[in-house]
Amino acid sequence: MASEKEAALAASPSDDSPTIFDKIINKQIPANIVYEDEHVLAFRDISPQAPTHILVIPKLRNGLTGISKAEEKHFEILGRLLYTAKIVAKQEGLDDGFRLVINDGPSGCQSVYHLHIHLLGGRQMNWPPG
Ligand code: DGP
Repeated sequence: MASEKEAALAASPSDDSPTIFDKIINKQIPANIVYEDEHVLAFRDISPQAPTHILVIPKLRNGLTGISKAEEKHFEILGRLLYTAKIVAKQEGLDDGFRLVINDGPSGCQSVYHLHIHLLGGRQMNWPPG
């Protein structure tokens, strides 16, 4: 399997076509879903980088291939995503702390062009990140 960096460099930032996350949203492929409402889905990352590693995504991408594409029309969903990450962190028992990450573009190591927040926890994080 390609490393996250290789996958990110192979991904196409200008690609507006459906991603693997659409298949997860539409339940065409399985995922370990930990939270779902009308607007937001959260599921465990297939390649966990921490004991808890969850992706929080908008069900409707609406042009949000990445955070760098955010516009004023996205204010509400961006708030929902952050708030949901906090709810899921609580649900997962991450009371001692956690990390939220948004990778953007090739240099940011983004490999899936459907906005997602990584929720990482369950171990001591380091700084700076790699
Ligand atoms: P990023 O590199 O920030 O674009 O993160 C994409 C994440 O998506 C990466 O950590 C692995 C995860 N991922 C990719 N494909 C799948 C999948 O089919 N299922 C799940 N659960 N996660 C996936």
